[in-house]
Amino acid sequence: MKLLVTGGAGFIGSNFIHYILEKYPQDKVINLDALTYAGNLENLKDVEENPNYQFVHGDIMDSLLLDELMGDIDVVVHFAAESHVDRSILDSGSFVRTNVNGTLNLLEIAKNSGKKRFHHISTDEVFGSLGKNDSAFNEKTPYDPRSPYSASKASSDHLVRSYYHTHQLPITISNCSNNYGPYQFPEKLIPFFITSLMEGKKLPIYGTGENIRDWLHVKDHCDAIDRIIRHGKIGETYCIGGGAEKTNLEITHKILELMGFDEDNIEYVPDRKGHDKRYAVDFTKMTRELGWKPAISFEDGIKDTVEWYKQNAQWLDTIKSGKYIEYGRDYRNDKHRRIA
Ligand code: NAD
Ligand code: TDX
Repeated sequence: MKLLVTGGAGFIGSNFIHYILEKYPQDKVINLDALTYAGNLENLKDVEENPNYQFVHGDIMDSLLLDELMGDIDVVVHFAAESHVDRSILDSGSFVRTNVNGTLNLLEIAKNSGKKRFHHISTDEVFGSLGKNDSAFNEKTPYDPRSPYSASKASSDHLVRSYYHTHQLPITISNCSNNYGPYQFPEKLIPFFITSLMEGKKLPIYGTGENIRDWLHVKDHCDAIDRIIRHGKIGETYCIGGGAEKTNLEITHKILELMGFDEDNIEYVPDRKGHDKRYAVDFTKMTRELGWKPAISFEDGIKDTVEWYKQNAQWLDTIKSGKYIEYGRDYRNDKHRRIA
């Protein structure tokens, strides 16, 4: 299989590229990434010389480049996005540009290049916010996005589905819950709190810390995506979840415990605007149709994740010092390889 992965220098995309190259040594992967602040080629340093892997620096808004890359691709796996809710509250424009217009552009080129198989990576946040006793989100839950981030992802989901119905583009969509694991940019809750403790800083909990998220190890997410692109039913949506609902306070206490710190390191700060109360995902369809369920328990996954950040202080240092941006710049200048 030849895959075009967009946003492969980010957290989930880079884990997915590692997953594919390890599991399918014959598969070929092209990673198209614009290297925004969230794109980090350090995540892929160990596969850089793999002949089946190729990095292309570029934007999903660049139609000419996409046209060139799409050639003999078997499947597009679309991760590229602006992904941080807090940033979408401060500046929504880039979220619409990449998540909505960028996805539309990609769909258009996939359609014009012989209707490529297209898998769209989305989020559970498009379904809105649950009350304590509400049933978990599933494939039939109506859309109710409440942040500029989730509104832009919801728009992209609708566009992807519209290309299936209108143009018969062979699409699938997955809506996944909160991921954690290696290579996550330290602005998201888990890596932010782990790395803050490593730097002797306090942990800012928004509001009361009672908001709930459903946590999934990124490797389990990669497994789920792999099953969908190989065996998923065209035109269908799949909900992916971790079966591990935790309050932010529970997560914080677990990290404090694993790292040997006490509660004095917590600092309560004003709440996020429009802060969604609870997410939870019913992944029955994934299990029934594709035999998938999370393999990594939260207990094991969080322990390994804390250990990974401790063992990879140098990776963290390239981010904190801004060196990872220089590395991307070098790559653009010296190693940038375009497809002939
Ligand atoms: P991330 O922010 O770590 O990575 C995003 C990547 O996309 C970066 O490498 C960035 O450089 C690239 N990118 C941004 N704009 C681009 C553009 N215009 N053209 C090309 N590349 C561009 O994000 P992530 O956490 O890895 O999330 C990946 C996908 O999964 C997103 O679509 C996100 O909505 C979705 N998702 C994330 C989670 C989560 O918990 N992180 C959960 C469910 C779904
Ligand atoms: O400093 C913090 N303090 C805090 O209390 C941060 C960064 C977060 N939080 C809270 C807000 C949320 O309730 O922790 C929870 C998780 O926050 P984020 O890591 O920002 O994730 P979330 O807003 O839930 O969105 C994530 O999951 C779904 C990803 O960023 C999205 O890309 C994905 O679609």
